Amino acid sequence: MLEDTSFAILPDRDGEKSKNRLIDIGNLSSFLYERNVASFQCDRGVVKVCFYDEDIVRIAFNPFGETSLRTSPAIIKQPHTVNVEIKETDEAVTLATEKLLVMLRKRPLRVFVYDRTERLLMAEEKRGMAFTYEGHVYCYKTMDKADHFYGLGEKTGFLDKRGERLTMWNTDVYAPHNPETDPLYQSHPYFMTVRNGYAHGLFFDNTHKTTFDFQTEADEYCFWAEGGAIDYYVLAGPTPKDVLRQYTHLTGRMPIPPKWALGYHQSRYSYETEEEVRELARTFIEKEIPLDAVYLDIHYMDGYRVFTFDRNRFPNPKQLIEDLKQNGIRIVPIVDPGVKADPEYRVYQEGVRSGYFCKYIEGDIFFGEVWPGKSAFPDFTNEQVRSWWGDNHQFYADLGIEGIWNDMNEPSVFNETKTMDIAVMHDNDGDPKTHRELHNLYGLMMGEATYNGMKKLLDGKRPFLLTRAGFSGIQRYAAVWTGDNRSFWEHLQMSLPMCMNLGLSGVAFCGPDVGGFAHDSNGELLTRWTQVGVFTPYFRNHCAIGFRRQEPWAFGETYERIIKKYIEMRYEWLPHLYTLFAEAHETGAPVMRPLFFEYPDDEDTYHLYDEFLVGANVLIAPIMTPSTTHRTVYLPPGRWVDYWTENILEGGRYHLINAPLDTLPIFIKQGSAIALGDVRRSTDMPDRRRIIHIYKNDEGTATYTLYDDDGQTFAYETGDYFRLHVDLEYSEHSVRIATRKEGAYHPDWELSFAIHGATERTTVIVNGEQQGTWDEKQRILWITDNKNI
Ligand code: MIG
Repeated sequence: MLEDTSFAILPDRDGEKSKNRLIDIGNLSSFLYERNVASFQCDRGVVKVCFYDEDIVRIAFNPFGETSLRTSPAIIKQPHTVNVEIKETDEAVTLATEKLLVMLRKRPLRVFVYDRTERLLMAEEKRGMAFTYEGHVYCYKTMDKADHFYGLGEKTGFLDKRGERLTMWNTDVYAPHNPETDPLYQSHPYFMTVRNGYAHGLFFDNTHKTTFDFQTEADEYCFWAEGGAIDYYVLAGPTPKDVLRQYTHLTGRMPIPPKWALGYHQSRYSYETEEEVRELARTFIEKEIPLDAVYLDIHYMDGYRVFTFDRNRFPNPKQLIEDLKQNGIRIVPIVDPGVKADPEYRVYQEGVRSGYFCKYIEGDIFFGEVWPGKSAFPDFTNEQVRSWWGDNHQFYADLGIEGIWNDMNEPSVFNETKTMDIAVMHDNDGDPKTHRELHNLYGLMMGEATYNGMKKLLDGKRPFLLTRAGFSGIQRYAAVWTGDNRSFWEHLQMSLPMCMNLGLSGVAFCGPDVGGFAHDSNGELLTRWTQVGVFTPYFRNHCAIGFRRQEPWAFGETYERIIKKYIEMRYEWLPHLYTLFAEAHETGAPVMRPLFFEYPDDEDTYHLYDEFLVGANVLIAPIMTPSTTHRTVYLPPGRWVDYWTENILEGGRYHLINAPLDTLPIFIKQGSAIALGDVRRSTDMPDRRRIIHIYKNDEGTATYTLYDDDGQTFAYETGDYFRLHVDLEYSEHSVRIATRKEGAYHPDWELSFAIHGATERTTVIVNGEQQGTWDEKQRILWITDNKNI
């Protein structure tokens, strides 16, 4: 039909071809350095270079207009004033700080970044910055044979992303998460390169759909966006830890979570009535299985209206919440962004009257189908909307709720594109932009609204927020769970690299649905998954509607006994985990770490996805296949103690390990220490003991730092915390322990030391005084009387 109209002779029938032609940035002609910013005039626009710190440099180029130095909300830091040394030759301009050197080759403009030992971090040997007239922007870099790539947030597949092409576009994927399933719910346009033992990072601050291509070319990688500008930060490293510190300096770190958020959590889509929730809690209490939180999925609401309870199903939510809290169990309700289009519903009325919902440029509200039916979506890019949404949480806070679960915030909409129309405009605090540009920010901004709202309402208590969608920086507000996985062994396997890469992307507080969300779980899978869950930062069992129940007792006594033992172990290990959460809060280092994070010189660790470290010195090598009682474990250089047998294993090689169903293989680096506590029914129960377990070495020194605070307020931010630095000095027959306290907080618990790998004749000197009681049965040397600490 179209062929009969003038469409047949439309002017640019092969327009696609010319639109997609890649245009190079061209030559550099002149430059100017003013107020910390170097501006380079090139044939096709201006490149700006700005140091944020000695070891962080930002490089920006907008081929379609002025190169602006505004940032997305991912970035929360302003540049420091840094001393920059500038040199120009015929061929190039160089800008150098104490830690970085950026060289801009002039004809054509190509960017090279070195550290101050002249180690090349990034090069543009062939292509560099480019764009198409369709509005896409590209940046190519040389890919070294030795490069390995990590980070990129929540992705399927193995640990190292070399050979992959990955896209950032927050997407609700219920279909099974296969190796080719990309993208998922989160966007982290950031990665770390590890090459020959050194690490550096790159953050592409572009909120459009972006793609990272480590696949198409053999010797170049590329990152590109469907709009906006090239705008990226180079993080100098040189260790993976440094890269995380630099990245989270820019995008922020997680506040220390409330302790209850680190306990065991039980969820299901859905525990549908008050009676069912009470029954569930009762069963945990009767069976003495520790529990800190129960989740209320969408059935608790009145017709899926957020900020309501269905009074038929939940006649007295306040009483329910109070009764559970008496037993140390908290309720976490789900809150989706979609607001039911119901003219008699207060939240909808307020949103419409105040113009708070996302609209088309012509002024019509965008409606989409979600659980409540036709719904409108708050425009979280507007500060007023964020504070309105935050204030609405008064409803939950008044009921005694301290934790919120944000779902469907990609945003997910039941339609072809799975999301909002990309033509919708967001207010963006007075700088309107389309959903096409800001889609990836929706979850982050909802997280900001929710977290800040709850923080205001909780009167000094720490809120807990769990989110599905997010963008770089989400760690400032929320823990992330990895969405709708399935009860497959393959998904247990996949969860390790996924969570490790999330951790490397600044999201220290993350975890998958333990047991698997969709599909039917089984006793063996749930047991093995719970074992891993003990050591993933976030620990929640969740299961979808219509599938087999998967509470700890669902598959019979044999499994229940083991599952209970491991949930108890989580509580025993909380002091050590809490210390690691405090470290993540301070430095950005993840709690759950790939081995290369601590052993970047050991190339054997670069691909290891099926084992991980908890902090620096605890190695977990789970069983992740059915009917399996053995596996090989790679132990990095050094000596390692088998947590169960106390056998000592030589590192730098593979071992065959025996692990029957009740055994999760755990190894402790010899010479290091861990702090454990008592098993408690919930983190709300009295906390009376700390034992610092020291795995004795025959020589050398080590330090352990134990962190603690009240676990529920922000007093730690103003000095009300406890930190015990424990310096250890070993010889064949002795251990010297020297302690130093820091902070104003005085914990209630009593401290002991347990020395493993000692003998009856080992002397222990604690702060100059000889101490210790030999326990022949456990073969542990105990130091329990700690008056001089
Ligand atoms: O499309 O609220 O990922 O955890 O149980 C389903 C129901 C919507 C998806 C979440 C899942 C949750 C479910 N939600």
